[in-house]
Formats: sequence, structure tokens, C-alpha cells
Amino acid sequence: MRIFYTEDHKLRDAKTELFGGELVPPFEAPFRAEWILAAVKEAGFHDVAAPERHDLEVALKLHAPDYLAFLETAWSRWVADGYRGEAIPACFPARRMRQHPPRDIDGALGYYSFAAETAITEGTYAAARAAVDCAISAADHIHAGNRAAFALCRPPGHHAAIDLYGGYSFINNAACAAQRLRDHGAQKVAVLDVDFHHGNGTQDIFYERGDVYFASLHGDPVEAFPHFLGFADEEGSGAGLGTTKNYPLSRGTLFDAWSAAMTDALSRIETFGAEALVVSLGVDTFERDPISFFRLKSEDYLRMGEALKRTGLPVVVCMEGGYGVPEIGLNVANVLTGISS
Ligand code: 7XA
Ligand code: ZN
Repeated sequence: MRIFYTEDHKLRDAKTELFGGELVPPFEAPFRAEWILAAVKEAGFHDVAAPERHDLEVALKLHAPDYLAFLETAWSRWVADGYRGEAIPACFPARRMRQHPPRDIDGALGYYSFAAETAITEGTYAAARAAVDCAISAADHIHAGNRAAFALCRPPGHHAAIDLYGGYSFINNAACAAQRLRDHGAQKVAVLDVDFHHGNGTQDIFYERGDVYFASLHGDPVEAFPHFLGFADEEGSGAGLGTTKNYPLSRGTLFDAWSAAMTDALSRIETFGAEALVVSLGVDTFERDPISFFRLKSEDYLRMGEALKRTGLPVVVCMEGGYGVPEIGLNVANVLTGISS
């Protein structure tokens, strides 16, 4: 299996995250990709390739043009206004307020975000573009006839909605991979999101589309980020009615219950008739993840990969979350090993 990776991910190296009322070192940091890369090589995956550079053609089919322009210029606008810290939103267009993009960067940050933990920094946009390059290159690799590819994306992408960033996500890598597969001629594509957190961005992007199925297994939003999306009654709308499926799961969920939900999701994806599968892979479902509450063990990720393989579908795996413990590398490697078995 080819791994798409670029050192450009290191351009995203924020120093602050708003967490528990403090500015702390971010959970989502460059060491994550390095640990994962080392572990997958250790597991025998030596085919590591730099992604091709891509323009915004794919992303512009998913995200609003003004949103992408905002991401590109946010840091320079922030610096030009004389701020010394990292760019963090502080005022949001909440209920009964006007929904329009303000001229000032303070207002624009709030308008284009749904959460305040994620600081925009100097290299954020460049790193986000490089992560998209990994996802698109992985999709191209599948289109060329390969059964699986791993996009070692950093920063992650699955919280990035049509015109909102947050949850460490800026541009939606998995959605770009799915769109690329569609552009290559796949009539129906599925995105299976196995990160601990609901993929609100991916759901938002495809909610009204009948050509991309979205299924997500995640911590119940009644007690987990992103809090305001990911409930079981969200099923898509318009042409997309019936093509969104959410599995909110409770605190302490073990692999048996988790796996039953995945089996159900995969069976729905088969019924849908997907020709290719994009997996938003977060390993923050691990029992010792510092910000999550499922209880998966390292060996469970092997079973997860084997189940993905049994679909018989070509698979693009895009890296999402998973934090703080050395096992993130092993857990990702186990998924890839299962897929390759
Ligand atoms: O999959 N998404 C993540 O892993 C990021 C979650 C961000 C949570 C921030 C809550 N303080
Ligand atoms: Zn996550």
C-alpha cells in the first residue's frame, strides 16, 4: 500500500490551543505524523511517496470560494492588524445574529469557524493544502488500479464544512478524495468516518448529495465534540435523503459494540452501491486517547482493517485524529495491515 506523505505538514505547528480555559500546546501537533510514519514503516509499509501538487479545483467543488480565500489570507490579515498571538476567533454569529462576513479579521475568524480551540498560524494554509494534495494523490492512486492507499494527512480535515473551520480541520481532505474519485468516473462513493469525533464537515458537504454516502461512528454529541451535529436523526436531505447515517455511541464503548455499528454501516454502504470507499481514520477511539472516551485496544484496529478489506472496495484512508500516546502509530499500522491482509 502506498503512503502519501509530505514534510509540509510541519508548516502547521501551532503553539496554542484553547483548552479548559487555558492556552495549552495543541494536541494536534507535528510529532503525530512522524510517529505514524515511523510505525507504518516499521510494520513493513515502505512505499512512501510525496503527493502531486494540486490546485484548488477539487476543493472548490466542496468549499465556498470566499471561505478558501479567507483561509489563504487570514494569517497575513491578523498580523497586519498588529496582533501578537495566534489567530483565535472570539465572537460568533450565534442565534438571531446576522450571518455575513465582516470586513475585519476578528469578525471574519468568528464568521468562518464553529469552534475556538483551533488557532490559525503562519503555515496553516500551506499545510492544509499539502494535506489535500495527499488525499487527492491517494484517490488518483486508487483510480490507477490499486486497491488501497493511505493519505497521511495533517492537519486533519473531517470537521471542515462548506465554509467553516474548527476541530483542527481547515480543508476537508476525505471529501476531496471522495470528490476526486467521482471526478474520475466512480458513480457512487462512500465515506466511512471512524474517528472518535463526528465528521460534521464531511456530513455538511455531502448532506444534499445522492452520489456520496456518509456514515460516521462517534462519541454521542450530547457529551462529545462537535456537540451540535452527529445525531441519529440526521439522514440527509433533498437528493441526499437517506445517504447520511450517524452512529452516536456512549462513553466507554468497547470494540464489540463499535464493530457492530461498523458492520451495519458497511452493509448500508454496500446496499448504496458504492464503487469506492474513503475512510476518515481517527485513532482517537483508542482506550488511552487523552481527549476521547471509547475503549478500543490496539488489536481491534487490525480487525477494523480486515473488515474494511472484506468490503472488496478500493479504499483511500485519510488520517484524521488520534493524540498523545505512542500507540497512535501502531494503531494506524494495524488498520493498514488489516486492509492489506
Ligand atoms: O476528530 N477531531 C478531533 O480529533 C478534534 C477534536 C477537537 C476537540 C476540541 C475540544 N476541546
Ligand atoms: Zn477526532
